[in-house]
Amino acid sequence: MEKDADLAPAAAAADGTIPQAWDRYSAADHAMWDRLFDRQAAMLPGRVVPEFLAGLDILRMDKPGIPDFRALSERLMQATGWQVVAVPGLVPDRVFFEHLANRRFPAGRFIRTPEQEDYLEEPDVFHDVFGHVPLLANPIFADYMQAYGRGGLRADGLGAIEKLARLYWYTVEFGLIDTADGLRLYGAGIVSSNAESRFALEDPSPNRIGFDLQRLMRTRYKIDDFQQCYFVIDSFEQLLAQTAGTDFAPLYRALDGLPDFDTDMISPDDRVLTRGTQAYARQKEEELS
Ligand code: HBI
Ligand code: FE
Repeated sequence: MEKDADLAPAAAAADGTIPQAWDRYSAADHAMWDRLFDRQAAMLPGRVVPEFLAGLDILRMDKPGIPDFRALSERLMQATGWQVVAVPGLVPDRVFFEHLANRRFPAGRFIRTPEQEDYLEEPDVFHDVFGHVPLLANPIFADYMQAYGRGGLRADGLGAIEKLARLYWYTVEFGLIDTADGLRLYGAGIVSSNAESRFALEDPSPNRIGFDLQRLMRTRYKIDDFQQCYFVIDSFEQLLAQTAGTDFAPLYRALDGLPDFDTDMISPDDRVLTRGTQAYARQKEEELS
């Protein structure tokens, strides 16, 4: 009894969550959500993986305004046993992994301002809820996210978070998937960005390379501009099979001696779907020099 009482406040703080306080959103906040939502809803059909659109439907995310996490979590719980909890912004890695391992998705509750419409550094409610939550209604993807959280907790103990973070980056955030109807988007960082939704799929600049876990974990990434390299999975089943229940410890050890790949490099072992021109990145470099 006494022990529980001692631990309770620390545990509550470490969990990093806050109330969403849905009633406190202004009309302008909801209008910003609607504007972003309508723009993406119009452009994603035919570009995004069908499971994403199915998720919007299952979670009834077609309603106007910022979703109330309570109602959203109820539907998500029914679909796959996941919940959405509110956080103020980025939370420490361990806290983040702990939530995922317990099928809770930590989502930013604030919404971007008009000045931040196309780029912001911390994840807001549009990126987190529109970008990430629909695929959590898919059983396979939902299991992958939980496996990632568990893997994160283990990686932390092995000093391998940087390598594992690359897996999140190149799948959950910026992943592409090869379907019978062609290449489709599924990464949340792409689908919540109007400009990158077109760039990732249609621009000749970036490389598009078949998913390979070791190769991916050796690849650096950019956080402040369109990606120069996208990894393409064959299916969510492939993604789950290669990660859940796999002990990454030997993999991390094997990778330790190997050099990293720059984001624009192609290796002779790569399965190259698109050899990018890198025209976009080069132009950007010129402008800055
Ligand atoms: N916190 N809120 C939030 N959202 C994230 O996506 C997030 C985070 N903390 C850490 C983190 N991501 C990544 O560094 C991990 O994937 C490694
Ligand atoms: Fe994200």
